[in-house]
Amino acid sequence: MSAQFPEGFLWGGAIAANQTEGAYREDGKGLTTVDLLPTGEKRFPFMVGGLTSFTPIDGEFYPSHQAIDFYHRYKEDIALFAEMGFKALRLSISWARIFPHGDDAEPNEAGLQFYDDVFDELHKYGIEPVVTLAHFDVPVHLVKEYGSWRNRKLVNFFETYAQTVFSRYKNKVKYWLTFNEINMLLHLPYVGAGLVFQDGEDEEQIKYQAAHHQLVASSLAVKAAHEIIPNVQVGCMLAAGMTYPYSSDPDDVQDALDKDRDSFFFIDVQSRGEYPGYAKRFFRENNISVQMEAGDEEVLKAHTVDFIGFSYYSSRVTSTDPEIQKNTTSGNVFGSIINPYLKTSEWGWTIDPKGFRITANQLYDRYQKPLFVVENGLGAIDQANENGVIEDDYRIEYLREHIKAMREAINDGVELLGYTSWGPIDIVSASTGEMKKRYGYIHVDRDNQGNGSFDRSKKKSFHWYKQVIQSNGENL
Ligand code: BGP
Repeated sequence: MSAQFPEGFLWGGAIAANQTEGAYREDGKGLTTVDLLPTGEKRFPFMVGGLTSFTPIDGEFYPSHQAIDFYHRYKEDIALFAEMGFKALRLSISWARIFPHGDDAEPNEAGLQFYDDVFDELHKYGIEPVVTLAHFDVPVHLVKEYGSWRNRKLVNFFETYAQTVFSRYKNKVKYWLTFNEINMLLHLPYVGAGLVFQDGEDEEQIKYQAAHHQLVASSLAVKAAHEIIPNVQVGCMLAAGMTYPYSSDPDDVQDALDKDRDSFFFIDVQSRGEYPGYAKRFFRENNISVQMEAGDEEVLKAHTVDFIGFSYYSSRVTSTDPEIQKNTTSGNVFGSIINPYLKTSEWGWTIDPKGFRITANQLYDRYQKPLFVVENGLGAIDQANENGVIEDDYRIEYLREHIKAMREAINDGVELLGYTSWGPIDIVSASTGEMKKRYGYIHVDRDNQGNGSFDRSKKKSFHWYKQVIQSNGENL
């Protein structure tokens, strides 16, 4: 008898403000870091800290400026999510809608009202909001004026932002996530923490100091949430995916462990409440000196998260053999080596449903706290058939196999709160800034350059996922 998904399992989907809302300067919203990211080959250098201008350049196309116009179409989109039977919708608040400059004395009422309206619309259909405080968008003013998260002042600005939204939405939101994919800071420092580097700077030192500031800010947000919102659940959020050693050579095994610890470091601190020994060794051996303030260690220890949120797209492979290292997959920021036993997506992301079960067990064994899958999905190029319908059987296959793997993890005893698949509606890709990398059960008529009617239409997977939810994961 295969395991059942628990009653009350939070089936749904996940989106992010900067990839969905658009209206990038509307109703008082300030510029965010993602509003300065173009598409194409100029995007990546900026994502790793090489930004050259703090204002949008005339004539350049910025995909977040309009995204898919959720800001004006959220009622229609939420009605479609409700038609699929969503129990939860993961979404993020754009910090710069609430505090346009990040350090404003007062919040922007129009921004607060927008999310009030969105949460009310969700509750109209019985859909639970799961809200991310920071999903890759830092107010640009904080970057220009303070250097973003490299500056300790960001901790106070973030705490004020968190306290403001917790107080405003305390009767509407009980599931919160602090920093989206907090480990991404090491790989895409501008995306994860708004870091812009000058020539000759010690980037590793700056990244880990910024990480410390985010970790303290995350703990202070957990503290504030528990003081303000009764029965609140606050999670951290990790870009997860186990690293496999390419061979049984112990050097490969150690390398795989080290690679996973790059990510676990952040969650160890947020879930166990202290810096692990391997991180301290890494700092010693790499001449990194994280400056802590009095009380930081006590805050980290006292205010750990209630659950572990994570994204899973694929597993990774590592090798210490320079020859093998030449077979690195494209497209994935973790630089995985091609796994000869598995296929990849059109963007080179390994497709490994069994790895999903392995990763969920790895996380649950390590933290012994409830897990929440807040991102999983297949980015693909969709083609409509002669009737104009997208028969995305490839996406159904990917999701079916990953949901089966999740069920196996539950059978293993892993406690899973829910599953919000990434991009239930086609939205802007974070890594490419393109629309052609589509994840949705719902198609949006918008191309890479922002052209189209923005009309929504149902793909084949829309009807499939609806009956998956209706059967609580029985009918796959
Ligand atoms: C994660 C982000 C999401 C989403 C996802 C898919 O890193 O948390 O914002 O974008 O990746 O990646 P992409 O959109 O690049 O295909």
